[in-house]
Amino acid sequence: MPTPLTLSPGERAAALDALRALPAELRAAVSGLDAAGLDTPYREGGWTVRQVVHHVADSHMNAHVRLKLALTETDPVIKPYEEHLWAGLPDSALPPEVSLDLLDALHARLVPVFAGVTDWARPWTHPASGRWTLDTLLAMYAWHGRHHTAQITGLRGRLAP
Ligand code: NI
Repeated sequence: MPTPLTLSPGERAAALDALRALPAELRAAVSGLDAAGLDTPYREGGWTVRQVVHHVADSHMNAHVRLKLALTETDPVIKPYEEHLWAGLPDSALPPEVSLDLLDALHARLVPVFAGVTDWARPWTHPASGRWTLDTLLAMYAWHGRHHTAQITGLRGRLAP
């Protein structure tokens, strides 16, 4: 988990840019992969590329809900979820385009909500790890998208002849 932090305006702008860019970057990362490539784990014992793409959609749907809860309730306790079990449900076997399209639409909504934040210290609470701020939420998901995109580009670098 990230540590509590306060971002500078420049850091916030960079994190928003990362969220804005994520759907296209993730789409580019999987572009041209055949079924065998999509079902290759990004590392030994890890999720497949397909599962990673669906996981990013699962995670960022939760981000959108967490952000909106934090903006509309007083220090809400957010709901964790079992991401590895979610990645085993039938929708994680769908073509990645389903979640890439979902992420296009989701980030089209998520980014303006983040961009409209005026109180970045506004709190929200994770039942296990405690109280966080909107700066932390923004930093966490900007990192998260890049992190999983890099897993896929890293795998492709290793697979390339
Ligand atoms: Ni993740």
